[in-house]
Amino acid sequence: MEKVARRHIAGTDLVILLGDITVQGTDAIVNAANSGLRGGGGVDGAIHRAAGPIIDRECRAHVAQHGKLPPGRAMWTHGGNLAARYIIHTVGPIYRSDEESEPVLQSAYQESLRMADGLALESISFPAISAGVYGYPLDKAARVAIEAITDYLQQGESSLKLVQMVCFSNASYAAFSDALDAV
Ligand code: AR6
Repeated sequence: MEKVARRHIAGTDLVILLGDITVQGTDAIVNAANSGLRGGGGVDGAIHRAAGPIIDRECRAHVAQHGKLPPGRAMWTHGGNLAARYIIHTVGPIYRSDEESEPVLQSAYQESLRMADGLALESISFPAISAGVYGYPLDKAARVAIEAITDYLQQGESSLKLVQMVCFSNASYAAFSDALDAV
């Protein structure tokens, strides 16, 4: 069975799919980075490897100029060797409690969408931010993500025609498609 779920929200298609974010052909892909923008494991490591060394240079230059990227904020680099033209780097919360972590995760999604709109992009792919090393329970991370994206798109004009959630495992796909059903 093909793993794709979709919903049309205020002129934008929100699509959940099973796959690898590094090969997506959307205008931008989002990286679940750390505040030091130094690369790491998980999706961050995969994106840095696939995009090539120019990304590391742009990240280092950003930190030298602006300091560390706080959780919930976003910045962009070029896509290097990727099919995507841009990488939007955001930092999710290390999960502690719903009360403390949910607003930060919501902000990571919405700041990334705002940045994509600022760049007048038409398509973007997200990974499941914070749902790996940062320990956010998958079902909760999926609900916060889908609500944050839906709220953002319902707020008004966006240049985005396509927002993809790229799930790396069957469990992640199930959590995100359930969250989409619940909206
Ligand atoms: N495509 C799509 N999703 C992926 C891929 C991929 N190629 N690889 C992993 N995932 P994580 P976090 C999924 O740990 O929790 C890094 O070291 C993965 O299965 O990458 O935000 C950073 O430098 C999981 O569902 O990110 C930070 O220090 C999701 O991506 C820290 O980890 C996120 O898992 C960030 O932790």
